[in-house]
Amino acid sequence: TRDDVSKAKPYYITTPIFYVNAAPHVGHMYTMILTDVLKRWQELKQRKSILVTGTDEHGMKIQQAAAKAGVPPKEFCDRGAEVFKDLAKRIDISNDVFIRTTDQRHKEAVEYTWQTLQEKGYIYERKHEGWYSVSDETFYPQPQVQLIVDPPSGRKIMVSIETGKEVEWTSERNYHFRLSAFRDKLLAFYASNPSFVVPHSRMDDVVKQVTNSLADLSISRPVERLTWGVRVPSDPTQTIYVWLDALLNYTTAAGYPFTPGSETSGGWPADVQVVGKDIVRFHCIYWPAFLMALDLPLPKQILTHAHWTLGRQKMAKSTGNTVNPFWALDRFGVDIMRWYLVHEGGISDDADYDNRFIIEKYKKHLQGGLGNLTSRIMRGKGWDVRRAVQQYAHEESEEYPTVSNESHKEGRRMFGRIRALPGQVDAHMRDLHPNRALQALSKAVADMNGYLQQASPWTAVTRLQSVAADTTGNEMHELSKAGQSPEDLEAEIDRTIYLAAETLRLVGLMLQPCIPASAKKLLDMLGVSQERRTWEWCQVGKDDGYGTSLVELGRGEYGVLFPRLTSDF
Ligand code: ME8
Repeated sequence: TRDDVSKAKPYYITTPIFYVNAAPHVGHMYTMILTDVLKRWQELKQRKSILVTGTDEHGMKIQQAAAKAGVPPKEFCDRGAEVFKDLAKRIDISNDVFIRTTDQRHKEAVEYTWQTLQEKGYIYERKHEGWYSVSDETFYPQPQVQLIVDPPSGRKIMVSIETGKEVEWTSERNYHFRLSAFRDKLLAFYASNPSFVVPHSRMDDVVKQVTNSLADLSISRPVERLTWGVRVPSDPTQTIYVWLDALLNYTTAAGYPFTPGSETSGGWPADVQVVGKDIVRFHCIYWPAFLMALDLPLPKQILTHAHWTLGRQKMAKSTGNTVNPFWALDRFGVDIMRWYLVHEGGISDDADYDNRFIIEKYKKHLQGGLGNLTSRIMRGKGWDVRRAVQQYAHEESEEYPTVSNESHKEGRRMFGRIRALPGQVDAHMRDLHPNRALQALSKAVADMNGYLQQASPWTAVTRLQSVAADTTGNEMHELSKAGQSPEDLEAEIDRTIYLAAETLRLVGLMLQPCIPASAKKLLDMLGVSQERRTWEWCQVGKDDGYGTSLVELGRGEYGVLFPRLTSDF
């Protein structure tokens, strides 16, 4: 059945492969983290998943950068790739593959692909003239370039209107891919897969572009100009265009050319491919067309996210307007950066990066929100979380356990909200909006803190204590005049604590994909057993066994969940 097949095929998710010509910045880190959170969400659901990241090492841009650095290109790439590998490790990216386009296996897959495309008649040779941007590694048609005066040099230069990058006129013979032949097929595909590109606004742009014009694509350069790349198998005077080479990394990493009978075991087709909005055309137009030409299945979805800006300018290595991710990690730590970038990062709209925002959001949502709720519940005096859980956790209990008292209306409402939370968060994740998923979790925590303030279990605790301490019987009398017994008060405290504890448990479970270390700490503190940390336990009342901390609360790293930042500015 279809279900069996989809179970057999691992979930497959990719990041772009990054150019090694400059050091990674916060933008690259963002893409990696977003991808990792989506992958770990699948793992929370116990689905076998594969994450691929890596480096894009061929092409004019790298060739020129290596020459400028005076280093042989391969050595230059080895160094660059190492830095991206280090970053992936440092931020706890659970990549199963780190692919480099200079890997032998990949180069062979590119040659094989070229031959296949040629045999199928999709490649032809002709003279090509046009404007090429080395920085963007792409040709631009005449209407997409303009003459400007370069402010620093006063020189008149031609630039791409879209990216502002300099272009140069080139006239040469090279090979072309019959992209135009795929226009109708692409449009039909988009029409029947309206969420192929996320978000919708970019899907619309893609459809518009393909509708307007789709020219054949130059896919090789003469070796006199470009040596650093894979040679055209049938013609050693030409080097394969870097974007064709680069896009194929996704299928190489999944085992292409596939062994007949096990086409899907490496994960292809991809479930989600995550890219920045700067490379939409390559991933949403060229890539599906190449795959169609190869008779390979298309990725299910392309998540195109917005950019981080710095002072409202795009963070980009070509302009040097960047934040070094290693510095940010040294300063704030891995989990804060993972959480902040996903919580605040843009899918549709750009987000501005600022240390002050990181501090502000951390204080508000993690320290003041989740951290505060955790210590209120786990270190509060006068109740026993374990007892409350034992009392009220029942898988089948659909309703918040009520008494006649009016004040429990709000409790019932909170209970309903917490019960709906996993479904809401999951829906955001399925829509590929992890930012909204995290924001929903923050909101639930904030609301629970608000509710706790109002329900004020500590008041009931004080009340109980004074009843117990009062030998005159007056307190007891007052209590029964209000129609209550000490047992009622106790039950009320337990109900509130149970509600808060369930919030913490569910939020902790669902934060595991984003902040694995802090979520583990929280679940340890709550006493959630190792085997009960998967998606099937993300249901109110499902786990009746937690509540006794697995660690010594208040000691060492379990002092507080989210400690004070060492500096506040
Ligand atoms: O384009 N904000 O590599 P690249 C958010 N090698 N994300 C950003 C960003 C920003 N300011 N700047 C960069 C390439 N990114 C090609 C890809 S794939 C077959 C080949 C992220 O090193 C974002 O994901 O220029 C963007 O698409 C990617 O880095 C570009 O990285």
